[in-house]
Amino acid sequence: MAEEHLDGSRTVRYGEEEFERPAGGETHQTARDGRPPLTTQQGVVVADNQNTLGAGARGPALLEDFPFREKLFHFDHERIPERVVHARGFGAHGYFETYESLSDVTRADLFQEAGRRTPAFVRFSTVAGNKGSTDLARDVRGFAVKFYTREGNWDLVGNNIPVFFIQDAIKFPDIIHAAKEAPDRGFPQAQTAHDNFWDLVSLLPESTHMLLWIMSDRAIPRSFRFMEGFGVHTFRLIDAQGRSTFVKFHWKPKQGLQSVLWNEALKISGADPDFHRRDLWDAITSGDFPEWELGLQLFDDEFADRFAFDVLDPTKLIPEEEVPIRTVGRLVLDRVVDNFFAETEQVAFCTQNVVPGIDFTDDPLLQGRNFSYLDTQLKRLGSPNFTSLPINAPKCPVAHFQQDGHMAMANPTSRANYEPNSWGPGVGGPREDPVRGFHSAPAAQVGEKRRLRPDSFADHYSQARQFFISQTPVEQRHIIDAFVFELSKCERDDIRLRMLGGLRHVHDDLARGVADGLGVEQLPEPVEAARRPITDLPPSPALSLVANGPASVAGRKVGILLADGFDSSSLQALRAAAEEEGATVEIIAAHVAGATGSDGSRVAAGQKIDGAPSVLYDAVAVLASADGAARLARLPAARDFVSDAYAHCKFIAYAPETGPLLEVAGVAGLLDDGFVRLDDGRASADAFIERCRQVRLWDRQLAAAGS
Ligand code: HDD
Repeated sequence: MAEEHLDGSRTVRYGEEEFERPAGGETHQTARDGRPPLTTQQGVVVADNQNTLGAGARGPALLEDFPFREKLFHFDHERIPERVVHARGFGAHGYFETYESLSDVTRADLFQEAGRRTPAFVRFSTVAGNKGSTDLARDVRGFAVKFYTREGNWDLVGNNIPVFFIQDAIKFPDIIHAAKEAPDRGFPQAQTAHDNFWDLVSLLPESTHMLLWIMSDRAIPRSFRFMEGFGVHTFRLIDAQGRSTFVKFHWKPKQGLQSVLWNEALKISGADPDFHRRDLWDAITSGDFPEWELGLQLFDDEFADRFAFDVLDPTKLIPEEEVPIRTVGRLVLDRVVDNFFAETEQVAFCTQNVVPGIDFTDDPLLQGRNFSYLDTQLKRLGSPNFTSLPINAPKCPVAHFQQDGHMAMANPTSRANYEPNSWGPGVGGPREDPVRGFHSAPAAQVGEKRRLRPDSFADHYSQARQFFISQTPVEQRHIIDAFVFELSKCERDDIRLRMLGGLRHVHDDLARGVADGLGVEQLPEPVEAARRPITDLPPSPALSLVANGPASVAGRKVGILLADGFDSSSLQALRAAAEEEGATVEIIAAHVAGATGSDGSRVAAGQKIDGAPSVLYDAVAVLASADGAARLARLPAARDFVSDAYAHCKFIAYAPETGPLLEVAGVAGLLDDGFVRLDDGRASADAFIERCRQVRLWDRQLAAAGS
């Protein structure tokens, strides 16, 4: 039944329902309340999305119910295999901007001209945990960047740690199996604190350097925005004349470096398992775009020959003090994804994706990776046509003779599908171009076909030692504590002792400290070492997080706990001081409805105290009247808020009336330089924010540890 209007539109009735169909009458333009109609995948408008087709109201379901069967069929197939490693990730779009032409060292198009912007997509990840695990696992973070250059896609598939566990890709399945859940019980999830992991690494001395890094605070970053990234391997840059220069890639966050404490990581995992992804999402959607600068360590054969380690060994880094970093551009992340699955999940990085001007070296780990990534994408994305998915497709012309396969989307439309051919332009398809095309750097190769680990890879401890001595005392303490925590979770004594035997080659303080933490009185003999470690490598200050921390509170989050009667002008002053510095403020109260200030105005809360422990903030403040503070003091979550902030070395601003809360939190008698009393309006708010620039009062932790 239809009623036609003067403008050609119609009101259509099906049973009780009425639909407006615009002039022209296309069903898909038909809308109820201005919304498009719900359809099946075949475009048929669905009449009822609430009830299956049955024989009578209480009768059996009918097989002919195609909208129902199609809906369930598609739902049943929604999941694709998660990544075998780096399953949990979070991506964002942005661009890379070159500062100056690098034509002196590479012909790669993205580096040819100052100011050139190349679109980029970045996916950060944890390695071991499954897709649904927590962001704050102690783990390496993936830092994978896809550059959509004008001459093809370049994937720099790096981590936030500049070295790796193993030297040869043949050990990758072993290290990953040992790190992930045990196959019999399916746990532990997203952690290395278990026998299998420590059993393997204590038998693999080449992992020692990496172990120092993952037991350091690098493995528990405050967020993706505050961590470095590294290409890890030595690569090559090739200039227009075909000359090659070795290169190591570094990403330096403009936001500065910052990590959390292990006890915080444990608590954040409970309070907000999405802490890192939420942080990135919030920063980008609020217009605070994170940036990293790309740095290159460039060196030649002469340096490679005299360097104390093999530049092809991925368990070694080159200290920045030995080969300074040349900063060549910036990466800005300015757009979140529109659809997590389409972009973050379906993005496929492959180390073999290089462009003219960038080439591989013979690093055996890199060579193995070049096989693995393409292989895994086929399993995960189901078809060799994953390169046509919008997130993976190059943004430059693509022309080849590859065809067909599952889900072929870019199909040839002309006759010739082979080359060479004698068909003319247009029909005959593309041709190779020896000038613009990719050339591998020529290299003379001789050698026996054998399975050998080079002698130049045999030193497994010297750089681990260098890393340890480059840390500040508080960072060394954290490394020791992390070893103690993880090894204490091992059930087998012999594994702990073997690990201690390895650590004896690194540093006495480390081995002794870990032994003390484990309650081992007699240190075991050092394990057998292929080579004596070099003990006079100098510290490399660039390796410390604390020494390279932020100089500002910009990009950080201050949590302000309010109770009724708080001084409204103090809140205004605090908020202004924080926001002028580029920090964000979140209000926390006993109820999300918020609290009423001294001027009678109500301030809504972003969080109820039970859901907002202080681990979610970089610094905290408590504002309340005496009555309000007494009420807060009765809430266990409010007590923890303050006592945790103190234990985690955070700066704490407090109104003079909040004494009762400080008292029950156990900190009233411990007021140190980390506390700022808010009794002087804007001046005390400014003093608080100024102190927060240090992010943590590490002396508090050292004092507590009696160091
Ligand atoms: Fe890998 C994923 C980084 C060694 C095999 N790897 C993957 C990702 C990152 C890295 C960041 C996630 C990419 C994404 O977000 O989709 N992997 C590294 C680094 C390594 C490294 C920095 C050492 C320097 N990886 C490595 C080895 C192998 C692999 C030695 C195998 C021989 N990696 C893979 C993989 C993954 C992967 C199985 C799983 C999912 C994927 O590739 O797309 O191919």
